[in-house]
Formats: sequence, structure tokens, C-alpha cells
Amino acid sequence: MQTTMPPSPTAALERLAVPPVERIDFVTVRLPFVSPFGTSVHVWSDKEALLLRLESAGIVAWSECVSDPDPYYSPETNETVRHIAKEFLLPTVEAGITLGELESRFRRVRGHGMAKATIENGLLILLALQRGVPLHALLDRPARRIMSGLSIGLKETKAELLSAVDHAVARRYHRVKMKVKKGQDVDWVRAVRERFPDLALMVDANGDYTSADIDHLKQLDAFGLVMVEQPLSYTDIFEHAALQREMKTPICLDESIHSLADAKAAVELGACRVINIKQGRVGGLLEAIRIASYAAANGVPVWSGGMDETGIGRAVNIHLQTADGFTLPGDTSETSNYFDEDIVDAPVVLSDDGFIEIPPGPGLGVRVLPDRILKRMVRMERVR
Ligand code: OSB
Ligand code: MG
Repeated sequence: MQTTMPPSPTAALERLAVPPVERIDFVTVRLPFVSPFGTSVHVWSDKEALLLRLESAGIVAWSECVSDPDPYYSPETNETVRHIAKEFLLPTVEAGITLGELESRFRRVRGHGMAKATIENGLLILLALQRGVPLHALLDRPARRIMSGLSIGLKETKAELLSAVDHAVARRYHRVKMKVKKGQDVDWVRAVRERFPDLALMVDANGDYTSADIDHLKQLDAFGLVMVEQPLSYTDIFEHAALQREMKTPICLDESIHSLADAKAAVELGACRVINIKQGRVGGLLEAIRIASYAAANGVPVWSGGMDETGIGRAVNIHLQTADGFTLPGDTSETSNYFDEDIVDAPVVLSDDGFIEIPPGPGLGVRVLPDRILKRMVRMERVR
């Protein structure tokens, strides 16, 4: 399929000047999850988040990296991010150059999108704070309420799964995603579907299947799922195209998409009909906006994924969803789904009709709580 490339939606953002940054620190925090989060690859029982703290003329901006301490979702880890950021990316951050110039300096470093995103997002948050405007306004987008979605991890029993879905329905989430893996899929989806015939339901396999499983995966077509996320390998685009030709249910790609170029390849090959955009996975807010705009111009809806972030990363995802193209509910759920006690105020809560308000105020609109950071901190390192 031939697709069209819309005029650059980030041209004005690329002309913004990098502000002077006097002090740069990495702070690692560890927050226990309210319950372990299981995927086909790994079970996480806490969130170890790498935070970047930027200070400029008394203004402090916090940015959260989406990586984990392990390489089970992505090849990047908190350690590789610190290494690449310290040695290769942060030294190129120079006051007065444009964000566009910074992006081209970053392009010399192959991959490491999560490290790049942490820095680029931090600078955008700092710029928004300096101007006294919310991040979405810096991105030139009006405030709007954001749709919600819950991602339910793999459970030990169907009863546990059903009770998690009960909770999601009671809270009025706009759609529910359940993790699946080989051997824990069709029967589990059927159980949920029988109880909730009209629920906007989807599955995420985190790459657990191969093209030998096409006939098996086709059974999922019986359940009216809104999409099936990343059924095949985390690196694959080509075989997803063959699967999409065989399946009625739209395929959504997550792990396979790291750039606008990947998105274009996937859409032109017919490898997916939906894209999960995680700003951290694609190298930051600017590339996320480019992908969303390209997808919208070609009839491919996108949504914001999540990485079980603390309130800092979740706020970034909320602001991002004001951009064009984010027409589907994302993996943006209430703080209480992840943590008893977050490191920011105010927690994310759903309105009676399942929407999420953009936190008001400059920057992210959330207040990073110093005492909570100290309580959860496992490491701190001054870089500049
Ligand atoms: O595949 O989308 C995924 C969490 C960690 C790693 C990968 C994924 C997820 C989620 C949870 O599905 C999304 C969230 O609630 O933040
Ligand atoms: Mg996913």
C-alpha cells in the first residue's frame, strides 16, 4: 500500500532552543506494585524507574525513562540508558542549539530510543515550566479529557482474571486489555467474553507466538476483540503482514515499532491496522507525534501505551494523548492500579464516565514529592 506523509507536525517544536541546564542527576527509585504484573516474558513485582532531574536557574524538571532494570521488554535497560546518556547523549546537549539539531546529534547514536526520549522529554518539560505553560500547550495542543484503558497482567486463575475485569468494568474503563501467552489464551478470552459480551476487549501477547501458530491465533477472531497486540516476535514486521492477511481482528504493533520509518514499513506492508505508541520506545515525544500524525493521515488509529510508569511518566503519556491521531483509549489507568503510594501528586483517578483529566498547571502539572523520592530512592548520580 502506498501511504502519504503529512507535512511535519513537529516543525515548530524542532525550532525550540535547548535551555541552559546547570545541573543534571540520575535518580533511581523502586516502587512496589500493588500486585505483580505478568506478561508472556516476565513477571514484575516492582517498578524500578530511572529518573532524570534537570535544573536550570532554580527550575527543576523531572523526566522518567521507560526502561526496566532487565531486558525482558526491550534490549535497553536502566543501566544501558545511564551509560549511553552519560557517555554519548548528554555531552551533546548544548544550550542554544535547536531541538531539531539535538535530534540530529542524537541520530549518530544508533538505537537507544529510551535514553534519547528521557533527555528530549526532560528538555520539553523544562521548557514548558520556564514558560509557565502545560506540556500539551507547548506541544500546541488544547487540553482535552483522555480516554482510559486498563492492562491486566497474566493471572494464576480465571477467577482472578474475571475479578480484575469486573473491577475494570465497575470503574468504567473505556477498554480492557488482557495479557495472553501460549497455552493461556483462547479459553481465557472466552471466559471474559462470556461474562462481558459488549466489553471493548483486546489481548497483548508480547511476541509469544510464531508464524507456525497462525491457525491457533485465528481462533481469536471469534471473540470480537478490538485488536490483538504484538502476537509475533518483538522484532518482526514482515510476518505480522502475513498474519494480518489471515486474521479478521486488527493487529496492533508495539515492540516492533521504534520510529516513523518502522511505522511506515508496517502500514505499507499491511502488518498492522493499529499502532501502540510508547513515546519512550520511539525516542521521545517528537517522534511519537510524527508517528501519530502519519498514522492518522493514513487511516491507522493509534493509542498511547504504558510501561507501568510512576506518575511522572504517566503524566507525559497523558499530555501526549492530546496530539492528533490518538483516537483510541490507551494503557493509561488509575495510579491505584499500580501503586499504593506514588512519587507525585495528584494521583490519576477516573471520572464517573471513565475519562482522565489533564493535570492542570505548568509542565506536567503533577508535583514531584521530594520525601517520596527519598523514601523510594535506591541510587543517585550527579552527571553535570
Ligand atoms: O506490552 O504494553 C506492554 C507493561 C510493561 C511492559 C510492556 C507492556 C506493559 C503493559 C502495561 O501492558 C501498560 C501500563 O499499564 O502502563
Ligand atoms: Mg504491549
